[in-house]
Amino acid sequence: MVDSTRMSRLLEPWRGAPRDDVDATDVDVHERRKAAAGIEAVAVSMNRSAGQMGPVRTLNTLRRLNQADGFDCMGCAWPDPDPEHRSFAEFCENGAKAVAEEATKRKADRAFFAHHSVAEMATWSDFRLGQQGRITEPMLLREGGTHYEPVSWDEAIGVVAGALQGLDSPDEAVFYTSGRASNEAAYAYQLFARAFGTNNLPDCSNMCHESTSVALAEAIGIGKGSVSLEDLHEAELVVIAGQNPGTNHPRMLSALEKCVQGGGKVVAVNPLPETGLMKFDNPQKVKGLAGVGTDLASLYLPIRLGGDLALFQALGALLLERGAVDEDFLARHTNGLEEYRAHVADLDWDVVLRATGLPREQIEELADLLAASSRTVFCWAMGVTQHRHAVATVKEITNVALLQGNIGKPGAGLCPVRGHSNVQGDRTMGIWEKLPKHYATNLRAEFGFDPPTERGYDVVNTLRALAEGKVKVLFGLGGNLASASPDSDATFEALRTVDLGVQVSTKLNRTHVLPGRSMLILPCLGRTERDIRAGGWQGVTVEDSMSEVHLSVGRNEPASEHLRSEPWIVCRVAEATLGDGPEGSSIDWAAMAEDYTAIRRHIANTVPGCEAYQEKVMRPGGFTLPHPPRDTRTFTTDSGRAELSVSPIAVLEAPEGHLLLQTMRSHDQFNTTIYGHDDRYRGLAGGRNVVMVHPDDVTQLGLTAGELYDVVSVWTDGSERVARGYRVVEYPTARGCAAAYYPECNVLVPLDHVAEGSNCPASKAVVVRFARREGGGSGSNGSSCEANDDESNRSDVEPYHLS
Ligand SMILES: Nc1nc2c(c(=O)[nH]1)N[C@H]1C(S)=C(S)[C@@H](COP(=O)(O)OP(=O)(O)OC[C@H]3O[C@@H](n4cnc5c(=O)[nH]c(N)nc54)[C@H](O)[C@@H]3O)O[C@H]1N2
Ligand SMILES: Nc1nc2c(c(=O)[nH]1)N[C@H]1C(S)=C(S)[C@@H](COP(=O)(O)OP(=O)(O)OC[C@H]3O[C@@H](n4cnc5c(=O)[nH]c(N)nc54)[C@H](O)[C@@H]3O)O[C@H]1N2
Ligand code: SF4
Ligand SMILES: [Mo]
Repeated sequence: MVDSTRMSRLLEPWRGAPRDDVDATDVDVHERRKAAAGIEAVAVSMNRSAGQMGPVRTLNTLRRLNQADGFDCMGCAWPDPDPEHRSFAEFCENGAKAVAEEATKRKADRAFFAHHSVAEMATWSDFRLGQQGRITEPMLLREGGTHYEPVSWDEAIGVVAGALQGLDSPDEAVFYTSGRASNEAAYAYQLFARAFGTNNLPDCSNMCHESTSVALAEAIGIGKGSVSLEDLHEAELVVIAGQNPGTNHPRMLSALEKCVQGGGKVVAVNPLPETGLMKFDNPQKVKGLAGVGTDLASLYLPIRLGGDLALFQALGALLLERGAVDEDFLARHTNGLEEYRAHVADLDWDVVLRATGLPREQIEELADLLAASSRTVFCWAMGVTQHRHAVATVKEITNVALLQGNIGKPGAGLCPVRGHSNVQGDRTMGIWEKLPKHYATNLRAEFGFDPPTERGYDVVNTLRALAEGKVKVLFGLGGNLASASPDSDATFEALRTVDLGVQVSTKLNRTHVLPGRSMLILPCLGRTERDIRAGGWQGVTVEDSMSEVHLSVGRNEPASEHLRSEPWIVCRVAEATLGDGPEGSSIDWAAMAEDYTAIRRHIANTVPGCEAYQEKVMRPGGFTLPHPPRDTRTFTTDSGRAELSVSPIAVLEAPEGHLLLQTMRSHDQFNTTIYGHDDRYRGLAGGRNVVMVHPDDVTQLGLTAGELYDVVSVWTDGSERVARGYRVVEYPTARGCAAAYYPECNVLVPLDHVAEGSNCPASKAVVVRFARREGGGSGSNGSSCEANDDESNRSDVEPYHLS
């Protein structure tokens, strides 16, 4: 039952609800939740939605969320069930919050911008910036100006076109994308960048699942996951490593519940005992309302940060030792078995135990479960991809899947769970700093120009180029590069080197208040909003984490009559910059801007797997893109076989007196958009300047729980970075590890601390020490990077050892 104190809290004005300003260090510690979702989640989503949208708009908007004739949730990339199996409320608490953030009635209009200077807004927290509401018209910060001023669309587009035309080389422009952009917007955008002459197309994926894409392309020939929702329902075993679905992909818990109810088992591999992984109260069922819930994880492995490579290698060794492998699959479909067998025969268990921090029995127990399962799904997210050895780790997970033939059969497969709702689609559409040969050929055939062949900048290389003054125009299709990037202090400075920043945005964020010489905000429609052009009522398409592509149509009255859609903005800017396109080509920008079926026709002609695109996306529920390993066990690697790989085990060890810190999400944010200050499942509320440390480490490091510290990260070149004023709380994380929130702690992540092979910032293992704050006073949200001259203060050791 929901107890009375819990119930009365639900009826109070919501404690963690957005206040205008908070003391980020003012953190209350409560009991951790035992189960995810349930009635409390329903109450929070309704409360937040009604607070931002009012009751009528809330009802009208949420009833169309994730329905076949409605709009796609702009939260995460978790797929929807078949249209016949959807319920009335096919969304989660965090989906409702994402919708409320967009469909809010709050406005940041011209009066707002006239009132607040950019310098003033730069002192605000990410939370406060985001809470100002929707931007209502194009706003320009002119060179030397102190305030953004409203401009017409014609003037705005002219400013961008003029700046781009004035560049010495197309490579002085960078076109960033955040994974919420629709397929239509993304397709037009990459076409624009390439017709303009550059492959500088960094995207949020470079900071997210890039390690997955690189590893899977090499191992199985395609950088995407191989499962459907049904596979999860039918699996005998689901292993979830480095992911917090209760917060970040909440409806995944419904799929896991179905799996468990059908007799399947779930294993959680995570330094933190994340609530959703343990128990789930399905709010769609009466049982859930009574608060009973389903026990999800039958085994929980509290692994050390970065220990997954060692864990999966040990599992592979144990499966081979026990003969629990699919010999037939291995012989028919894989390469490299003998090298792999020889490598793991030498496995050093001491190293495995040091790297994972797990007792051998727990690893054996998971090996038993794997051996007994004929259908296993492997899920992972940022806890795996944001490490220096992330690419090798994804390959090691793939090795274990391949050993048992867990790919290309029902109830089994690889399931990297994507973040942004359309990040996978954007890559399918060609948002990538690399341009594959076949795609270049298709673009040439369709539009008649030669796309650039050199590799462009990814995110980390964009930041390096910015710091060197090589970027003059930085265009952002959504997102918040300033806050999302590592090494905040250096990033903030680097962003100021551009001549013109252009942001297509719905709401204000840090990137808008760190302008270069000039900055332009182009306000766009969101997914919930009606988009009517000359060609009629427009819809857009998106691809989820399981390669399903479908239509999304908004119906709400737009937040302002001056908003334009992302495809329209991109096509109009492209037209103004390029006319018909480069020499010899002819690109129908105006037609594409007014009717997105024109864009979908080009998608059909150029993007593999998208033939007859328009017809297929018009079907209720859309269609599934081809995936050769999943569909026919065909592996499109160079050898035509899946590649088993051999990697040395990485042991991450922080020097004495230091811990490994991961930077992750609270339950009350979407990436850099902070919804509120209640990390409910973890029982931490009120502020975000908090660092979670194991009680024994608190003692061993001589820290005092509840006190304020500066968190100092140390790096190989001797530099130190500081996040000021963080409250240490005792929390059951793996020993030697700590956890704090992104994006505040991005200041601690050195730019060069990246995954080998994918260049993804290694945000999940930064070596830190703690410095007591003098006087124990409250810290600030600001942070700073310092070259610390005090030798005695500096750690002489390598930040961590890869052995
Ligand atoms: N509500 C909400 N939903 C979201 C987002 C959001 O911010 N809010 N963001 C979206 C995006 S873009 C993404 S990419 C996804 C992110 O989804 P997640 O990957 O779940 O995001 P994180 O909060 O970074 O959590 C990482 C998880 O991995 C664990 N972990 C960290 N390091 C390790 C490790 O070395 N090994 C193992 N085994 N575990 C580790 C952490 O304890 C944590 O549980 O969520 C998407 N969905
Ligand atoms: N330390 C650390 N750093 C990380 C991570 C981490 O775990 N730790 N995670 C990384 C990951 S996984 C990711 S994906 C990146 C996220 O990087 P980004 O995708 O760049 O960041 P978001 O916070 O998702 O972007 C939010 C902004 O998008 C804009 N926006 C919202 N909706 C729309 C829309 O419909 N259209 C347009 N045009 N704009 C819109 C709003 O202005 C909002 O402020 O951060 C990465 N950075
Ligand atoms: S699980 Fe993800 S896509 Fe589904 S409703 Fe929740 S936030 Fe939206
Ligand atoms: Mo992400």
